[in-house]
Amino acid sequence: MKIFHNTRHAEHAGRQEMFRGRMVDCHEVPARLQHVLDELARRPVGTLHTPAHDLPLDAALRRVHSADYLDFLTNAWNEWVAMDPANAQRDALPSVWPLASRHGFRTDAPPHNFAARLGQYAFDSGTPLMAGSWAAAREGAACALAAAQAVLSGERCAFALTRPPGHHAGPNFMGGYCFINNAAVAAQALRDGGLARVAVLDIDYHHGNGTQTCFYERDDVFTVSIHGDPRTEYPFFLGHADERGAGTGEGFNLNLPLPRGTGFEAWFGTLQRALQAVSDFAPQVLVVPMGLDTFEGDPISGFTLRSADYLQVGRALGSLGLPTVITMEGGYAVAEVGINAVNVLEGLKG
Ligand code: SP5
Ligand code: ZN
Repeated sequence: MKIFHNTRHAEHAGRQEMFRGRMVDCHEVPARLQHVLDELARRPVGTLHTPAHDLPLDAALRRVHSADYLDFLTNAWNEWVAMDPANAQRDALPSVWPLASRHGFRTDAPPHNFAARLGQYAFDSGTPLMAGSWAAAREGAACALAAAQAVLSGERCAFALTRPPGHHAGPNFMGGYCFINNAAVAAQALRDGGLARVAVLDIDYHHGNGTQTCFYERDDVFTVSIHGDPRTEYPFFLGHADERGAGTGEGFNLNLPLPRGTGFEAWFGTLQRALQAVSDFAPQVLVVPMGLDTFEGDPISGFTLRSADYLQVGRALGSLGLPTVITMEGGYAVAEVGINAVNVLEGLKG
């Protein structure tokens, strides 16, 4: 297994996120990735690599994200500081949103004010953007692209070990600690590399709304997500069982929401359902946005998987016998995230 790790991840280290009217310390911290690296040093289930510098990254990003959104991310920090030099000491968070489709606001007259533009592109105020966020997210996408290319070159399994995570980011929006959708970048690169059918199986605690939105009207990328029921769990506004795809994509999205409190037995039964659906789709390759926030000790989530369960999760994923790209998503029980992530990889290796 090739493991592409993001050497620039620590340049993104948000300080605080808005939660129910107050600022709380960020859960998505650099130590998460370091714990995975430390565990990989103890249990080397794969070889560590960094993505080549000459990957066609900008082209790959444009295949998933809109040009205006990528421009926005590229310039965001400079524009934030240009608003007020004191902003250099603060992370950027939105505090005003257009809610265009429902509340009659206009989308044909985009504001120049940067705080307003941030609200145009972000769907929550829990995703701080700072000086190094774009560099870190961009290098993370390079890891995802490199992992996809490794699998296209015959590698059985490749892991993009990166943060910030990606599965909440959509074609033209950020949120849920995500800026660039690494799993979508990998899935699209696999399609563009000649594989006709790609399955994405998202096992993060939270619904992969960004990935779903990227591929919702397509029948060449089958998206499946097992997650906390959006009626009570973040991201709340997408992830219901009746979202099955649209147009050509009808029948090519599967959501398997589970109630908060779900334990391993019921979760694993649902994973079997997901694997059957993936297998019925008959893909050439699998992409797994891997969140470890299904863990019983996760501070912001509500399932109760234990560390040893992740070995079984990996084995079940491996039982499909498909070439597999894994991207690192959530998982906020920082001390255990390394063990849990490497357990999945070890199980998957078989
Ligand atoms: C990739 C991923 O897992 N994103 C998850 C984003 C969740 N954002 C909302 C989390 C709410 C945090 N609650 C803090 C409680 C402090 N006591
Ligand atoms: Zn999550």
